Amino acid sequence: KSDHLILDNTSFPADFLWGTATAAYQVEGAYKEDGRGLSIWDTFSHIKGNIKNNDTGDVANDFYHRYKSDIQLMKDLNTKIFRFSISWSRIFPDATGKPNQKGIDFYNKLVDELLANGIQPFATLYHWDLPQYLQDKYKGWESKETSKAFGDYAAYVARNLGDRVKNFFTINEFRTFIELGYGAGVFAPGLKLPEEKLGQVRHNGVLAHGLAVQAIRANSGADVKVGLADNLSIAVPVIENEKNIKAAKIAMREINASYLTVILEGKYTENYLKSFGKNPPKFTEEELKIISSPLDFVGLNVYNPTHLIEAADNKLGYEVIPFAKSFPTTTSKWEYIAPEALYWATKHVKDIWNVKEMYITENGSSSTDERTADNKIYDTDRISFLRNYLTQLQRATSEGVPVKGYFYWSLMDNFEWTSGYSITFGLYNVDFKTQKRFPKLSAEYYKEVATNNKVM
Ligand code: PNW
Repeated sequence: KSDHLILDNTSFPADFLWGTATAAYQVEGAYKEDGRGLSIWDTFSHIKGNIKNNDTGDVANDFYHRYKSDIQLMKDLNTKIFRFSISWSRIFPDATGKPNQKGIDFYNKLVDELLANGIQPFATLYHWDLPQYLQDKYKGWESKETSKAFGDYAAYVARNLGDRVKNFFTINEFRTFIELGYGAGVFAPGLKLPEEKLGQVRHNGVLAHGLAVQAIRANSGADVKVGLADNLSIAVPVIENEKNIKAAKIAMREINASYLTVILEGKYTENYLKSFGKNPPKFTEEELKIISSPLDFVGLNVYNPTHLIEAADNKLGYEVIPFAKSFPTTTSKWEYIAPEALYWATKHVKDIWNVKEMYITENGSSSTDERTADNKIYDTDRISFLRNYLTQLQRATSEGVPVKGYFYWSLMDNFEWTSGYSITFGLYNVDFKTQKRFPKLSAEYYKEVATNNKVM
């Protein structure tokens, strides 16, 4: 189609949106203020040995008090969209189920300030900070009661913010908080459940997503859009020939069976269900309908490929090729630097599921970020990372893959989960003693990209 035809290899579609992202527990701090209840991340980070240097999110970036000046940073970048998450336990602090007015007031103020500065708010409802009482009462995501509670919370948020927030993401990264929190035990709540219980946790997670989609639709106007922010597993054809591309597509459905595939298709793949033997997750047809409620867009968090794929003459039709030991990573050891992941993630999602609207809800690089004596940060590796990844995103949009916008992770350095403050993804460096923010060289780079709407 001619409106997608772009004749150079740097420009993005005219209406493309550029922004940045954060999450509540990683930036807000003020963990006991204005009636906020505790979340599983408060509990987890307060246990010695769980987090690098025993860091916590008690204060974090103090975004709760500094959001106005941080919005000026977004403006300085010339960004027009901002993705933040809402702290569930600020709004429903305890088991009484009574909302805390001061909790929602914070988000009212944040949203109003964003809009006053010409920045569209995109709100994520769940970025891993489950209210502690739900973990205690129901074992958290092990129970469908938590999925239902999430639906009620979504309804409340939609009623209160839906007049101004026109874009919602239900859940951020099922795979990370479920596999690492309930499987490997290295994220909150620190559980190591056996596979059959994990299958149920995954199901309860996608069910919560579906209930929230329905709750948002029932409690806001027709102009409110809803999707999710999924860190899908990404199958990259190791050599980009036709048979490997076909094999990678087959792999995509299987490696995403427990999350994106069931959400977009309304059923689990046969292979996935078989993998549980005699103990598959318990679910109903009705639940599958809820889980696959139609979405307005799909958000993708893309950092690295998870599977390198080659076509094979076996039952599956593909083979997974190992990453070379010398495969380059950022300072996050899981973050393989492979820009083509951004192309293939979006291209596969369009081709397999015919998705009509996508956002890159996260992409970014962690770097060493040394600050010079005069407070300059020459994060040239991040600039190179961005140039290469954005080139692959441009490749996708120029072929008509319907990506509408991009959120850099993250606006500023923040509480990087078990790595505490030792791993940094920001465009702004933060001195956590003084709470001063310093633009990195990549902030300058990203401003150029956002201003010119092209890879620079
Ligand atoms: C995502 N891993 O997390 C999250 O959505 C952000 O909150 C986070 O800060 C960002 O990516 C950077 O890490 C991940 O260990 C955390 O594979 C850990 C992993 C993946 C994603």
